[in-house]
Amino acid sequence: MTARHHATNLPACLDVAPEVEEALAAGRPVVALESTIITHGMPWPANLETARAVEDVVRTGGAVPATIAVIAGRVRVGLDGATLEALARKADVMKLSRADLPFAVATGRDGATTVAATMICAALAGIRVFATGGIGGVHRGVEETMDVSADLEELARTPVCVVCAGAKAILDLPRTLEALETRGVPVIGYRTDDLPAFWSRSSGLPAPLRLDEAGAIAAMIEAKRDLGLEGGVLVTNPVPEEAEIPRAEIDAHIATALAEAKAQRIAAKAVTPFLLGRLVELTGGRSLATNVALVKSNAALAAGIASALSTGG
Ligand code: PSU
Repeated sequence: MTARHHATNLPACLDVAPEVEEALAAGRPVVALESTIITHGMPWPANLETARAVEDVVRTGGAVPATIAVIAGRVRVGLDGATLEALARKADVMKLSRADLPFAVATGRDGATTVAATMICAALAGIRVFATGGIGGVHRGVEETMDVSADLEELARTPVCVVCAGAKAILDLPRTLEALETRGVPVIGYRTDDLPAFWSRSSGLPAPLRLDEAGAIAAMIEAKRDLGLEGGVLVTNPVPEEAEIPRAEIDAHIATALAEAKAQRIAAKAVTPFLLGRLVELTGGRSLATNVALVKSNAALAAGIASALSTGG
């Protein structure tokens, strides 16, 4: 099926930016980018600067960036500069996962897409590769809260390759890895045998699979499709060494932030944004610099994978 043919079957609420649509129709590489990282993951103005810089990294890597968000009930795949800036400045944007996406569309709301919702929208538009910072996963204390990110379920069902720096280390990483395995999601360590832990290059857990080249990852994505296996592929790319925060150091701050979240009864969707925000404060801004560096690095790898897919690996 060509992208053009695909485009004619798009849902009425989907607006694909002309540049993105042209690239897809011509079989040129496109990388999807999410928007929750902009609205709930980073403070103003670093959020806008990062969103722009990440788009530039994708372009430098030879692909077209498609930042995804819901604006006034329209699912926008590819945002112009003014819309991106307005979104980054806005305080009351919904955080949309699978469950909230149809609500935001039907009620004409503005919403930022999480990994789960971005995967859904990317797949609808025909985009196969998506770069983010870190996926959501099984939260610590899951025995009490049942808090498991919808990102994991989405990886099991929607055929998009997600490039991240691991699951965020605020989570229960062994359980997150188990949950991915149970759901049949391939987890690839890029040039590493260790599962990365977002701010740190290693979680101390082994990465289930390892591939060292973008072309090899593209070949695996194709093989998965040929086999008729539903769901995505998770690529975990360790944060660049110079931007890493050692595990022992970040772990101490995570413990502090988690205790505060518990004391303040922060729950559900608010947990991750609260913890990320507190870590920026507790590390004197260092965790933000690390976050920015790892997203850029993931965007570059995603552009490489998308390019390899478009040229047949
Ligand atoms: N990566 C980042 N910062 C973020 C996120 C990813 O560097 O804020 C977002 C993604 O949108 C991801 C979400 O889906 O965090 C996870 O939220 P939760 O734990 O509530 O599922």
